[in-house]
Amino acid sequence: VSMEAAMFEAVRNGEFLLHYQPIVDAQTRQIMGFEALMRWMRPDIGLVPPNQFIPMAEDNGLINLLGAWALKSACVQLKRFEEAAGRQLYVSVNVSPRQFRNDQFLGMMDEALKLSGLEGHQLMLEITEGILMSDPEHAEVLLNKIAERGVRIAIDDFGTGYSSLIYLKRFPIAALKIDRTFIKDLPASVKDAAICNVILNLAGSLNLQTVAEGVENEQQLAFLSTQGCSLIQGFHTGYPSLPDSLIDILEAET
Ligand code: G
Ligand code: G
Ligand code: MN
Ligand code: NA
Repeated sequence: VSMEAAMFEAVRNGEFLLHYQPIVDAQTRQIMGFEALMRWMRPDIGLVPPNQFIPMAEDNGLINLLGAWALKSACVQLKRFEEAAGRQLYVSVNVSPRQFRNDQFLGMMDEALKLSGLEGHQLMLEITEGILMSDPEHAEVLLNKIAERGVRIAIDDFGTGYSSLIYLKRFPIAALKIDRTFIKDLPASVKDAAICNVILNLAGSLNLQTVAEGVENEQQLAFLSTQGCSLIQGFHTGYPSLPDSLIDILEAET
């Protein structure tokens, strides 16, 4: 069978799942939230990473169904994380271009909030620069409606797309996620250090949160934390994991 046929079958069979990667405060290192990351558990094959099936789901339209499932599951799961932690957390969910263009997206998001009981600000949506620049008129209308609910918008892979600053002025953006290509050679790389500093200063001036992606060691964390980065995500502070192991970690906090 083709991968496409297998994918439709897989939705029916419940073969998709979400891993959650901790996002921690750069100063205190306390878990503040999680990014939901989709995986496909194929019988006889094993775990398939998203870069091997998201592009296809984007092409065949299945991303709308998968994305709706992911958003609702992630919101409901966050409630369980909060119960374990005994405090408020947030969840960050990736939204693909085709989902963003779908006219049922907003209604679906409202359902996810209602179903889970999350407050708007506890949900963050990760979109890429390309989504904003390909149809700015649509983006403006939709983002304003999303922002009315208190839901926060993060620019994913910041600095790797169109790198236009226009959208920071035009749209209600809450956070920048610094792409890991700028993080991986920190702090030794003078260029990467300069780029990170510019992003962090820009974000500070515009009152945007910053999330550094792909932080893999203490030196990177120390640099970012000193330079004012608010949140850290990466293997150094937590791998993408199944909910049960994260519940154990949250329950063990005091
Ligand atoms: O988890 P991993 O690093 O393999 O993810 C690779 C990419 O797949 C991420 O950059 C992310 O943008 C994308 N991705 C992961 N989960 C989802 C999802 O639920 N929806 C969409 N649209 N993209 C996702
Ligand atoms: O595209 P997006 O930035 O949403 O995806 C995040 C991806 O980065 C996930 O697939 C996740 O598995 C991966 N990732 C998360 N932390 C690290 C890290 O510290 N190092 C590397 N190499 N990849 C990471
Ligand atoms: Mn992301
Ligand atoms: Na990213």
